[in-house]
Order: sequence, then structure tokens, then C-alpha cells
Amino acid sequence: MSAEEQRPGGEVLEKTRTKVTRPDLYKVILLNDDYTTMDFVVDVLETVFLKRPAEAYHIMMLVHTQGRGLCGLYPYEIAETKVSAVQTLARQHGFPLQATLEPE
Ligand code: TYC
Repeated sequence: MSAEEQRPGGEVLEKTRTKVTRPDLYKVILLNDDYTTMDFVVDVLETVFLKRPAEAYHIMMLVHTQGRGLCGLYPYEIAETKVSAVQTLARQHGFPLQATLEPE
């Protein structure tokens, strides 16, 4: 965006304003199921969502007892990448674990 100012001598002063915007964020939600092992979910939270062991365990237990839980807030493409990483890892290990994405 720029604003121009006409000066008496004919020269033009131009001010440039740079608009900085934050990307929209999306929630990545992990869903409970009856077959995925607790250890595997903790591993996923540590490796895909970079949680420390105690927090990973806490989130896993929240999902286990409440049905779903928040893993993090990310810009759309990163959120999508994490959802597919969960799916790929889970399928490789034969688990039905699922994650979904929701607007913030
Ligand atoms: N409910 C699973 C069990 O009892 C553990 C689990 C936790 C599975 C969280 C998925 O997102 C999940 N083995």
C-alpha cells in the first residue's frame, strides 16, 4: 500500500506501508478409538506434534477419556501435513487412529 504526496516543486514523496497479516490457524484434533495403543498415540504426539513426553501422555489421556483432544494450532498446510502424517503412520502400524482439522 502506498500514499503519495504532491510537493510544490513537483516531486512526489511516496510512503510505503507494509501490511503484515497472520495466517488463519486450524486446530488439529485427535480422535479416540478402541484399537490404537496408548504408547503409539504418545509416540505420534511426540514425533508429529513435537510434544514432550509428559504433555504427550496428558493429551493422549484426554483423548482417551473425552473422545477427542487438541494437538495444536497451525496454518492450513502445516495442519494438513500433520493430519496426513498421523494417517500414514497409523496405517503403517495397522492402527485406525484418526486426526481431523477444524477452523480455529
Ligand atoms: N482408547 C485407546 C486404548 O484404550 C487409546 C487411544 C488414545 C486411542 C487416544 C486413540 O487418539 C487416541 N487403547
